[in-house]
Amino acid sequence: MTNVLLEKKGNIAVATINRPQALNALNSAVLTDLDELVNVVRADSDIRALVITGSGAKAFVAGADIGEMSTLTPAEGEAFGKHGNDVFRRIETLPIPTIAAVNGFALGGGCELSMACDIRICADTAVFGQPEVGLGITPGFGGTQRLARLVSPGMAKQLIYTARNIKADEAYRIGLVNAVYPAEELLPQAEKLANTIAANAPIAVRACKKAINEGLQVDMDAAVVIEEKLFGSCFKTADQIEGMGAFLEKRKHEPYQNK
Ligand code: CO8
Repeated sequence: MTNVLLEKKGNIAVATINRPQALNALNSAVLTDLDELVNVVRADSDIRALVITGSGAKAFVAGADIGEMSTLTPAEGEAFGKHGNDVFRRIETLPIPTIAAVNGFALGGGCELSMACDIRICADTAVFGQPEVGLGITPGFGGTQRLARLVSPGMAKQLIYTARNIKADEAYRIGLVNAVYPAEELLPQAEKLANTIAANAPIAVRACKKAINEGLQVDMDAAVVIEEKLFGSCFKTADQIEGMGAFLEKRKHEPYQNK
């Protein structure tokens, strides 16, 4: 992978979209590397949380590659949208938690990539937006769906219909990001958050992600059944036995083993 760099740091990993000369815009090659990133992370049971960020000081991802898209036919446009949607859905359904550390422009496909992650935090220099209607297209990598689910439908519609960019403080106010940090603190804070998650019992953390994501797709009666099954699946794991045993013995639990 040359367009996405992966660095493992203990039980977490940091993936960096690496096409700074085009502000990390998503062309087919970047999408293919993101797909490979999912394969690598899925295969490595040591990685318990993943941070995704962009290279350079200016952009997280400045969108899908406009040059590559400009000459597409309707069928090719649909296929390009499917490529992005398939990859982003694979990121969204990674078993481990994902954190988008948005270090600058997150426009179009960049905003959409951040929304495929579980948690978004950003630098005070970040800019979010779905500028597509200003280019004659709709959001195509899940933006119409995920933005409407993450903020209110009315706010999502206003941002998408107007193609207006918003700064970090407004992204925080509408609930698109969980926290805003000075730019130089963003990655350390993202890694700190990832390490906090990674220190908890990994089987339980993964079960929580699955329960929340799958539960949101169904009605409450079905949702609580999803939770019950995942709750049950944690019992008799080594980490559940150690975690509860440590509490009862009034001691700190041993590091969780992911077993
Ligand atoms: N695609 C391709 N190249 C890009 C993109 C992009 N999205 N964004 C920036 N670049 C390139 C520029 O062309 C430029 O290249 P070069 O140096 O060779 O001229 C380089 O990156 C640096 O960019 P700028 O000189 O423009 O930098 P500025 O600081 O002046 O401006 C901006 C930064 C404001 C971020 C500006 O680059 C910009 O507006 N970029 C485009 C943002 C945008 O509209 N993104 C949305 C694209 S549409 C989309 O993402 C749809 C997703 C779904 C697709 C579904 C397909 C079916």
